[in-house]
Amino acid sequence: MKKQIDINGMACGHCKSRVEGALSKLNGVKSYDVSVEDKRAIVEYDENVVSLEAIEQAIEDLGFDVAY
Ligand SMILES: [Cu+2]
Repeated sequence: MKKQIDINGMACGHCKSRVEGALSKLNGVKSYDVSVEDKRAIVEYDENVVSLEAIEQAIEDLGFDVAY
């Protein structure tokens, strides 16, 4: 499954690295492309292992705002 997650609050490469770090730690996430300019992450994941909600929560736990 591949989904775009819209994220508010990312301002620089450091923010991008933090989001990438959180995604890299999640079991079931296969690949991701985070763009500060486009304010989004495109995440490919195995929905049998991890839910979209869990991925969104991990991003929100960093202090960013996920737009639903
Ligand atoms: Cu930043």
